[in-house]
Amino acid sequence: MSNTWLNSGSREGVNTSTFVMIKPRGLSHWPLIKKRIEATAPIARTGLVFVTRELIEQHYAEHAGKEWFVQLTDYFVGRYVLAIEVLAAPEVIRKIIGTTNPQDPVNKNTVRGLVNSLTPDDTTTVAYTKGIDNLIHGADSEEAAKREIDLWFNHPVPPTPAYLCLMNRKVALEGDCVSPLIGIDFDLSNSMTLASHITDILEALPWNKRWSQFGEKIPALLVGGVPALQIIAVQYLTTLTGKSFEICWIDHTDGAPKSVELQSVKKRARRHRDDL
Ligand code: IDP
Ligand code: MG
Repeated sequence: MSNTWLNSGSREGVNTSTFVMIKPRGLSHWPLIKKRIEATAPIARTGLVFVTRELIEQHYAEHAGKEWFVQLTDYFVGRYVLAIEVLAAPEVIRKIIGTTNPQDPVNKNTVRGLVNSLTPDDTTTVAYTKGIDNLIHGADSEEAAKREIDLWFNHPVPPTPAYLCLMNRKVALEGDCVSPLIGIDFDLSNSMTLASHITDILEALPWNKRWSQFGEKIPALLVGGVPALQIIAVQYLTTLTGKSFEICWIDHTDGAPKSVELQSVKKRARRHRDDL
């Protein structure tokens, strides 16, 4: 399992790497963005990171003092982003990312240009993205790439949470709970895309290795909401780690997590599938 996140693409002839970050809204479009990146260069590793104020302020330190700095950093705090190391020179990846403003005419075929086709008709691109979430960030030089890889990948991983929440809606639960799927609009119409989207995100969780290699305490999985997400996520994590997880639902009468059988989760997923 240890290298499941390693892209099998060739590293031959590549002696540099760059840093890419999928911004919160870009996470909903990760399958599409991933395809674009992999068509250009192999992905070496990914890590899902919960953004703190300190982290994002360090990342965008060069913009401290700009009038939009606070708006920019506020947007990220408390959300998840996907940190990525790509085996290519920074300028190669900047080229496919495009320029800062997604509406720039030169962005027709770039990753940032996707904003224009992905934005609902009833909102303007600027209102929707607030000029800030242009889906993706790419380091702009080798020095920046080194600094950003170090910043986003080499910080201590916090202790394994007690609960891993697999819902994509906010759940009111006191204590030690992480929700890596929160806020992501999964495409439920294609089960293969859905499965690879969910597994990509869960694979990038910083604790995975510890559960499977070091036998560290594993979290209870909190499920509910969209059954298709739950079942794919539970099955994926069970396969990945070779461990069985305690599965919990939130009991709305008292707001507390209650254990349930995997079997009843499967039943619910089956009902959901039959309803479609
Ligand atoms: P880059 O991401 O294309 O390198 P930078 O100028 O380094 O662009 O700005 C960093 C990020 O800050 C941009 O990707 C964008 O999300 C945001 N940003 C840039 N200019 C503005 C602005 O004028 N208003 C609000 N946000 C901005
Ligand atoms: Mg920049």
